[in-house]
Amino acid sequence: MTANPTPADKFTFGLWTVGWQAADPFGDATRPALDPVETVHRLAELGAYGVTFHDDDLIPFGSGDADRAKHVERFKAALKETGLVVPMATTNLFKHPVFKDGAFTANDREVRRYALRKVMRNLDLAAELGAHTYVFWGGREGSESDAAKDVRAALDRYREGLDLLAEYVTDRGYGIKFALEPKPNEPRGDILLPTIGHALAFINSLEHADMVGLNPEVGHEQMAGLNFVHGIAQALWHGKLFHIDLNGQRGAKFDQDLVFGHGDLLNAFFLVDLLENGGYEGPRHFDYKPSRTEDITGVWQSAAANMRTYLLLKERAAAFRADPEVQDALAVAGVAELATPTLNAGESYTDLLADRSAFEDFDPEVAGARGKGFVQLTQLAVEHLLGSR
Ligand code: GLT
Ligand code: MN
Ligand code: MN
Repeated sequence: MTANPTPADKFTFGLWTVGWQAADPFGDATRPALDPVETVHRLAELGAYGVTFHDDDLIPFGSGDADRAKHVERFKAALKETGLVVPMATTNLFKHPVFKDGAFTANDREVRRYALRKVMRNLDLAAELGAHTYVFWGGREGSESDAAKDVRAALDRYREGLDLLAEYVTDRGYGIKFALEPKPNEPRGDILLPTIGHALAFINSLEHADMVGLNPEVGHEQMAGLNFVHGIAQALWHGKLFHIDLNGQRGAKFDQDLVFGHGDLLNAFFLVDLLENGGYEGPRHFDYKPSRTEDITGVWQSAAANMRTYLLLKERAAAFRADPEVQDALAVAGVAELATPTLNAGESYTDLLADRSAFEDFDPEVAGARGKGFVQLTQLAVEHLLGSR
């Protein structure tokens, strides 16, 4: 059994995840606040590698300079004691009423200028704590009304903000890269950059596109009805998977932020297979919320569950790849054949036009009648996932 996490597994958690007090739009908090220092210690005991934070998770909004320094010092001491690292940080640009119409894309220009300053301030702290990735989740960048938001102007302002912040990070020599986190809706009726695909296209328009990538979240793509594994594969293909938010979601509904694997488990299996074999070397970051039903014991059980499920899926995926029957089924399905270019080296379209075997002598009926064996291959994956092989 390899399901006991160690820092080498690179598991990280946001302070806001285990720290969620479980207030929702219909009910009050069911748990007391967690001290970030305690969170660091508990996560370290559970075998995590690091912790991430929003500015306001660590330093309550509106704190004065002296209090701010105290919060940072205590946190730093806890990191030093436990060896936990801070690979990523982010900004809370969604909680305070000032951000009700967005931050970088608020119609109100003063709010946009304030948002940029709030990010710059936390970028300084992120750099001080050694973070190399900075996440931008634009939960309030969007609208409920198509009359009230000029989306093209909003995208201009989004770009302006990110270009400015990229310049700031470069000038200060922080060595931090940006990771945009798409989400289709909630809390706004419609959020800008709703999916991996929208965000990838937007990144191409940025002045410092090379230092901007993605932080996709399992549940957010699934809220849009999309296949997360496909999205991650495309992000990797573009060299843009800078970070990842792992959790669980059951279908297209509100953002559930369940424990990783407590949603679409088969997709989670193929996701772990892809992350482990697809060249992703960043943190395995859990962005989940311990369900509102849980007490503090349940909070730490759920944190452990995320890591344990990931490791079990990793073990199951490795067994799947090593199984000779799977290898035969992969061959029958022609999975590796897709890596062969469609034209030979040096072959032109003129050569293709001259190749009678490609068209005149090709029998589409025979090719169309050939079974692919994809279902059998999938069944083998299911059986490995169920531990029956
Ligand atoms: C918020 C959101 C998450 C984002 C966090 C980063 S905050 O909890 O629901 O998906 O990753 O800002
Ligand atoms: Mn979410
Ligand atoms: Mn997230």
